[in-house]
Amino acid sequence: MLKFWKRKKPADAAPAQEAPVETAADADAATEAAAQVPAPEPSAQAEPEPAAESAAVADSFATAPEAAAEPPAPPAKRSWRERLSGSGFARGLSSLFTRNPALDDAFLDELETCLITADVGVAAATELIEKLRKRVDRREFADARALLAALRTELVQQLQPVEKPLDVGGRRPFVLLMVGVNGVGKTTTIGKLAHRFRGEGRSVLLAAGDTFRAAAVEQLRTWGDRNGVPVIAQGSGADSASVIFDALQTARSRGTDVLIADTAGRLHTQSGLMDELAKIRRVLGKLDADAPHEALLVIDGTTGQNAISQVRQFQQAIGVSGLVVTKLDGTAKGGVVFALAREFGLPIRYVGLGESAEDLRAFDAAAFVDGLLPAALGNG
Ligand SMILES: Nc1nc2c(ncn2[C@@H]2O[C@H](COP(=O)(O)OP(=O)(O)OP(=O)(O)O)[C@@H](O)[C@H]2O)c(=O)[nH]1
Ligand SMILES: [Mg+2]
Repeated sequence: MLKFWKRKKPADAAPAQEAPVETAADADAATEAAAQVPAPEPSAQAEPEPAAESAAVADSFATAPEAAAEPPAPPAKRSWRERLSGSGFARGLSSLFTRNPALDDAFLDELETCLITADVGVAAATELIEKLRKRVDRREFADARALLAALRTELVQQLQPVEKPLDVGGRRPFVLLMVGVNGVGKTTTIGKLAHRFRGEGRSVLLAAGDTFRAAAVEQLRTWGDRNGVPVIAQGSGADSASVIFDALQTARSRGTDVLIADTAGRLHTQSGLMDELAKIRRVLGKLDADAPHEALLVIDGTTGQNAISQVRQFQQAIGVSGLVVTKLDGTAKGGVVFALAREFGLPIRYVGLGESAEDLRAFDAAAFVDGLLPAALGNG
């Protein structure tokens, strides 16, 4: 990962020669592949006293992933490009550029339509195209390839401000609360995060705060078992805030590094459920005024512009500190990431590129844009 940061070009460097970005995913993959999932902690039955917090916070782990920066073997995970190439965004633009078109108004209009269709948002797409149009008028681009390079640079620049990786090393336990509408991938993302944090050598505890359905607890337990991570749960119908409160007490008494709390999917129209989120925050605050340290809103990348109103509503209900955009593999359009970045500027912590434990990536603007829009597109 570190290697990649060093190789990244400055924001306004000449766009003609793009740095390869697979190294980010590769180093990431190697780090994860090298990590072993340790044995499970003992089961989560105890009724602990809230323990005094150790002043020596999880420092020993903070540098662990960076230390393994030398990729020893071929990556186990598929690259961003491989995962994103099926998206509507990539397909539309690829057919546009491989024709090696003339740089005229018709082409720019087509490009604009393509961006809008991919959910970039009308305002953002128009602004992007107008910038490019001015440069076309000034004859800055020799051909479509040069324009593609400029577009890539522009897109990376739009996303760079929201590329802010989540650091869970500063607090113990670091409390992560997952929220979002139904079916966006909250529980799956928790499973992936548990896998990631275990791979970094951290101890993890999960809280089954989705008390709506018995199946939700089982789903979380399955992810817990897979990663050797204990799950704190009560019977279905229990009070979500009380489950998460108990879990935080347990995490504190055990000195657990990261507590991740699941919650039920909810819509903004369900005011009772939205209020429940505020209650969770309030109750956690009794044990730790800063908890949750991260309220992660999960957005389904295939949702389109509706994602914008979801962010607004959850912002209001609980205050969101970061986003995870899932399902960007396969049929997702991908453009919603740009719309979100532009509208809110909230950190995009992770993206989901598939259903398995390894398919969560720390958000990386350059790798993401390269996946959507490979530089090689302009070669045809
Ligand atoms: N392709 C793909 N599928 C995903 C991704 N993330 C989650 N899914 C799938 O989306 C579906 C819903 O995931 P869940 O994790 O159950 O979603 P949830 O938000 O917890 O759902 P509720 O608890 O019902 O609100 C499952 O079939 C997941 O496998 C992703 O990044 N890519
Ligand atoms: Mg769920």
